[in-house]
Amino acid sequence: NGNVALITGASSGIGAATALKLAAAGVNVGIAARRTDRLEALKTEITEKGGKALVIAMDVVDPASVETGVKKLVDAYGSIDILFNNAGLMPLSDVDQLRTGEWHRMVDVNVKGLLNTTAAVLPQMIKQHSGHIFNTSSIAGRKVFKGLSVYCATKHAVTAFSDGLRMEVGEKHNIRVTCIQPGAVATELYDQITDTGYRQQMDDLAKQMTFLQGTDIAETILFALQAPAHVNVAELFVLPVGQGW
Ligand code: NJP
Repeated sequence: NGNVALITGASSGIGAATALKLAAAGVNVGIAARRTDRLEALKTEITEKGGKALVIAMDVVDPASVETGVKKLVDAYGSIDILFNNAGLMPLSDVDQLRTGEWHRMVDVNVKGLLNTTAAVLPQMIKQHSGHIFNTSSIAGRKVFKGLSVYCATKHAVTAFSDGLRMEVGEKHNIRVTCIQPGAVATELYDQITDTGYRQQMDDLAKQMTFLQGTDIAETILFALQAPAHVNVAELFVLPVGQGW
């Protein structure tokens, strides 16, 4: 595959770590998110290390914002070879709390946002007759956890969509699809948990094991990318030692 990537949710956590890792491997990275101040700082870090990055202000929920960002990347670098659908959020609560605003936000970002970016990038990959799409699902896209009903529903959707997409664009358009299913990764994702009980549970979990770092996930992405062209690493299911499931 070629060397231009669009990474959503690049302003922190797994996305930022992957941008750094791919840029160090010679990939020109389009770093997309809403917090452009974070993206500018990341771009500076990448540039100082000799890599190339383009800051893309993008709200994945807004199809127009996504299309503008994709066009900006193609205009700058001429192709999109890798799409990392990584933007997501995970506020925890039990369903009977009826935090419907959070439910809709998760569906909008974790599912519809991923569909928006896929729709915007696919025509370019089809034109190139090559590409590699990475979708961030979760261990929560394989099983269901208490407090995470809606999040699990969104991540199961990502797993299902990844499997279908792989079947539909793999052979026909020479596009590889990798579904990433991390366990606990130390990122800002947990900062959005407002429910004090679940927040405490997460803090307790962090005391029981060493969480993964974003860079651990980035390493596995590089592994899948560098596999021979006929190899599609379909899933990357990566857990911290000690996390059962
Ligand atoms: O979290 P965090 P992670 N439009 O909070 C962006 C999954 N995962 O790296 O827009 C565009 O550091 C937000 O950017 P900004 C998880 O579900 C994680 O852990 O500037 N971007 C930020 O860059 C998610 O899918 C764990 O606020 C939007 C990024 O999303 C992915 O990993 C375990 C956006 C979130 O970065 C990355 O999360 C697991 C929007 N509307 C799966 N809304 C884990 N950490 O343990 C948010 O199984 N973003």
